[in-house]
Amino acid sequence: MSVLSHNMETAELFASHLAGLQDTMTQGLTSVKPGADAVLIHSGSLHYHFADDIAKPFRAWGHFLQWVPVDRPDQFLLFRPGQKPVYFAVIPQDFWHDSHIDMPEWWAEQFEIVVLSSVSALCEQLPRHIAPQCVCHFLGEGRDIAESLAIPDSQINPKTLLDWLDYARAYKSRYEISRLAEANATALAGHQAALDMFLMGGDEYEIHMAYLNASRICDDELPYPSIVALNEHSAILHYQHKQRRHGKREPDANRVLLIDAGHRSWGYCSDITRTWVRPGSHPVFAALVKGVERIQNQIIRSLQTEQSYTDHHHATHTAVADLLIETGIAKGHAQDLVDRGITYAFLPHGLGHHLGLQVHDVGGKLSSPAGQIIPPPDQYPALRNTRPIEANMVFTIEPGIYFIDSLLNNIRQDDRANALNWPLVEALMPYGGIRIEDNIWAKPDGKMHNLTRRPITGSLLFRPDVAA
Ligand SMILES: [Mn+2]
Repeated sequence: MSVLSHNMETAELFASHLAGLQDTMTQGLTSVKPGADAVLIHSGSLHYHFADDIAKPFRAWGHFLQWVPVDRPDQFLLFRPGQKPVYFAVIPQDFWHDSHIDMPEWWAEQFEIVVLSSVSALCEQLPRHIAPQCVCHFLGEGRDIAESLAIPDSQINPKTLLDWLDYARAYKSRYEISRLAEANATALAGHQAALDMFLMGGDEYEIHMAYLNASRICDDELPYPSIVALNEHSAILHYQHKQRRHGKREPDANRVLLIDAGHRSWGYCSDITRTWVRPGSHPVFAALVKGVERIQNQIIRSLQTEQSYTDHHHATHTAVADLLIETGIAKGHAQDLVDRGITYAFLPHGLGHHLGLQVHDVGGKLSSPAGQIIPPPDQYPALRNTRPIEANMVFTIEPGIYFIDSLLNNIRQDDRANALNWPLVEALMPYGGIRIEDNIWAKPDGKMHNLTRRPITGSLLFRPDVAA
């Protein structure tokens, strides 16, 4: 496909995405009191470390980024029903930094763009776009900015409107699906390089760097800090270090690699976990890795729209119980192991979460646009997605099994102790844990598309070199 036709398709997808956002916002405004004629959305501000002049890495707020794909602080979007949206691009005179904002036609043509040299210039500009009697709501973190614009407190971040928008964000447009697909495709090169470095005996630092290098991404650009965990570290759910070894590489020292690493495409995230075992490792652990992969496959194949995601979470625990029995780690009946919280000790996190502009995307527990919440089951408080599966949702499926000292000790110390084969559990502790995670798109026809295993290529896939 030529660059020209690719950009035309991108522009069409984005135009239709933006039309959908305008409909959603127009409907959402009927929920706010005292009515609204306009909404100003703020991307967010830079924040500094305490008593320091170094800023924390910036990330634009999802509800801004969904409109304007510019991941920069202090940018503004003005929405007025029925009118072309206005993008206030704040580009300060700043010779310390590169202040240029790239505005490719495929999205820029959807906006009236007003370039300002400072946030305070917005005070003069806003009245030119909205009449004095106009009721303007403000969304975003910049409460002080809203106050400087004389927007009353009751019109700053009204909960009813935010709930409405969070709820709607779960339904991805075709444009958003293509971005999520691209974030998956670009992450895969990194995962392959990480596996190669693991087998070569690289340490966590080298594996991490191999991932970044192959997927051409910087640490600060990642959707979340990658988890690169060797051996026992893979049982630490949010392991945050990148351990460095001294001396030569030691292939035999690498028994297991759990790598949870994603990518971003114009703000949209992927979230992918793989677990690799060195050949010749403990056969039961190798069987567990295969087993978790099989469980993940079975769940994905059984997904259908209109089903409860929570039911799949419960089904995962039953499957984990079966696997623990099959591998000789646990004794008894599967349902009993689930009911007594024994599978919870091996799998304390949820089956997955919504995915979008945030890696744990908003709205995963909302049952209606009015803000009602579906709480997770009492015994699984960490489950982040309790919403029924519907067309155009994108979520992760990430079962796991971990040997976590503190949780297993709880079992060892009470009347559940005889349900587990402790010598085998002890033998498996040095292998840490397993998680396998893919990103799933529930298609409008009710079928599931695994964006991680079946990368979308061809006309729907944005290549960064072309799209930019
Ligand atoms: Mn995840």
